[in-house]
Amino acid sequence: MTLFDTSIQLSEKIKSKHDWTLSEIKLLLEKSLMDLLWEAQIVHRQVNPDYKVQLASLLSVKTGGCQEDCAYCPQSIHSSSDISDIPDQLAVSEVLAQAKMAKEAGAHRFCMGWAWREIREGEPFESMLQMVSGVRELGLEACVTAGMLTKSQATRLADAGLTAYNHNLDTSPENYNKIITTRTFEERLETLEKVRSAGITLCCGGIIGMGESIEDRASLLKVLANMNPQPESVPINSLVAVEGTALENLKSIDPMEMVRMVATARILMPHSRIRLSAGREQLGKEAQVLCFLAGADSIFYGDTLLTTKNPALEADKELIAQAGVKVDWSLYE
Ligand code: SAM
Ligand code: DTB
Ligand code: SF4
Repeated sequence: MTLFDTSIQLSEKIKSKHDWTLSEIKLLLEKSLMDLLWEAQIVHRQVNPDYKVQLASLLSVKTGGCQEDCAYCPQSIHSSSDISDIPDQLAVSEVLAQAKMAKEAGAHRFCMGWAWREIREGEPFESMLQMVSGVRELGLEACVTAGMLTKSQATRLADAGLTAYNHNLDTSPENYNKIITTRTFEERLETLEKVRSAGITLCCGGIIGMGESIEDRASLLKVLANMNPQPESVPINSLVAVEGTALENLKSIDPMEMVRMVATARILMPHSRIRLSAGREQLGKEAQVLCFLAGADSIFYGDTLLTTKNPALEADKELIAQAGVKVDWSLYE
């Protein structure tokens, strides 16, 4: 028996609000953990009474050699990581073969990444469109992350059937220049607007553990939550400090920081998918279970993220079973 027998009616009552203030959000982030978890639980149980979790698999289609100077990113030419510039992107057939494998392993969404400042016209873009339609034909949701784009590129991606475009704000507007100098926060918002106008859903979140303050975290969440509509997916990453990047020496955050961020995101964005993203390797099982409890309803599923490690499939199957969250495997039977 579920705690809330009237969950369906209750979920209809939960409305997203878009006038959150910084101090309201900071109060949530700093609340006693027990109170914060309880508040997040009340929201989460109403909108997702079965604790359903979406599995998203990631593939780096074009790796390395990116001109942008994102301080966290091993794919930037400004980093001295071992990720080299692989000039050619993967072939359409190879990407679709990987998507098929991801589907067979149980993924719902297939996310494809390009280490680009912006989408390039011509052959690479034509192939991207074929990848998107091919992934959709497999019965998977398709997501692309490839930097900035034009209105007509957004329209063509929508026509190819793209479900979501991932473009993260990464950090607060106030902290942004400390992390990225080669493009502005404003440009990020403009790209998101073009994606939204083309009718593609937004996947937009950020990273914690880059030396930001609690105010910065609250400020990032404020921009996301006050969007109307709110992004359909919100990836919460914790920094994977990769050797050779500007942030290589930063220590991993305390796992409870991630739990707090997820719980607050759930309260602010009740109907969004809150995706527990990069950094799960460092989190530990208990903190991940707390994140599910607090409102995470998606994970990246597969042994690698783009260039770094993610928990192994078997470990995630065990985590899902132990946590008692539900994956809709029936889709694939
Ligand atoms: N180039 C595109 C862009 O920046 O929008 C797409 C790829 S980029 C790698 C996608 C996202 O991955 C970034 O916005 C960032 O949030 C996340 N990311 C990259 N490196 C990371 C790291 N070391 N730790 C945590 N998140 C990371
Ligand atoms: C997101 O927010 N996180 C994913 C996905 N969107 C594209 C990427 C995480 C990348 C972590 C570092 C790496 O593997 O290169
Ligand atoms: Fe390039 Fe994206 Fe990495 Fe920034 S996060 S350096 S834009 S690949």
